[in-house]
Amino acid sequence: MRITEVRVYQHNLEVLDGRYEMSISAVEELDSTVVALVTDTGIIGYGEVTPLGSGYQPEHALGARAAIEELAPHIIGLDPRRTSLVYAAMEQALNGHNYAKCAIDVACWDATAKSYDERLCDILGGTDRRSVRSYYGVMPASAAKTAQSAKRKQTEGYTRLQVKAGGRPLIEDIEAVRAVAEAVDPATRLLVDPNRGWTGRDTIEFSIACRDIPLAIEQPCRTYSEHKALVGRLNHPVFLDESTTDVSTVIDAITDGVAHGFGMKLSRVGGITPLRAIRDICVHRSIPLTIDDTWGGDITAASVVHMGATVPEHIFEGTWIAQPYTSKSYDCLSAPLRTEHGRITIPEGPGLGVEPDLHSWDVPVATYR
Ligand code: 0XW
Ligand code: MG
Repeated sequence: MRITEVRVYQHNLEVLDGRYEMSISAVEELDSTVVALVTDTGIIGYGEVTPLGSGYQPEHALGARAAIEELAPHIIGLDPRRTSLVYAAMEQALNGHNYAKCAIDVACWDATAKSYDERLCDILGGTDRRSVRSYYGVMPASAAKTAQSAKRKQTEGYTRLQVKAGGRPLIEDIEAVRAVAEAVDPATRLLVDPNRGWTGRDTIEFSIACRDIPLAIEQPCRTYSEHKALVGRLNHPVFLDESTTDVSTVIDAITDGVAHGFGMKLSRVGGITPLRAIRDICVHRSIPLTIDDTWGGDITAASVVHMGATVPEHIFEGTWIAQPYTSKSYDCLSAPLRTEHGRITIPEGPGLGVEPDLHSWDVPVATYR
């Protein structure tokens, strides 16, 4: 099997209810890039990359498409089933830009699984479940409103909630988190995520003020070094999200005792190939992790659901997908991803199990042959 053509599509994903907010930024519409890898067998593999605006990580939509233009000539003619060889060719052709490599890498894995007539999760090691646990991110609001949304989501079936924090006086975060902890079932796992919006001092003060509440703090500060300076000073475990940009940082964070878990994003680390390595490292060191991406339609969602399905339950903290926040679906005919009672169904078809309805799509914004 050979890659004969790379097609690039662009779509806008609207945020339902207007805005998706975090401490550092808010977005209203997201620019999604879909890659279709056409092969000489007729099989087409799909991948998607949707940065969370341009301020969340060093990723932006125009950058994704420019980097794909750089990469495309180097992968045409390769066998997409040789995922490591395709990855090596991409690394050789372009330094960095993991998020663009992610779309191509996922498309290779989709094509590979389709060529074996297997689901992606099955060629990634297999799964013992029909659906994966999801978690819901509750946006920053007053204590009463945050507690109300958290309770509503817990009643819907979510057993893990991420409470967004930061970007406002610390006392408001403390009040909101205390209100959530009082409102929800005590078995609900809580993750407080300031998305880099706290200082080291804020993090220590928060951890003292909430020492009686079982929760984990995700990426409170901007840099890896700031988190390193917090080792031994907190009452809560720390998960790293934005700081873990590749497999090497993950190894450092475990070795340095900086992270007790990870909020892991597919596009940040560069796709299924590196994320599979991170999954295996976490398995061997019993480190909990979530499997997410920044944002995206159902191609991204299916990628993280398949990978999440292969993480052993005892370290799996759940998968976040953008679906509850956006109306767009690429596979509107079979709609293979459904979130029910806080769990997301694993698509059943081969590969990602998402077949975009190409008839409803515009022409590609770029084609490389
Ligand atoms: C909740 N998420 C996984 C979705 C957004 O991309 C941000 C993110 C996070 O944990 O920071
Ligand atoms: Mg996070």
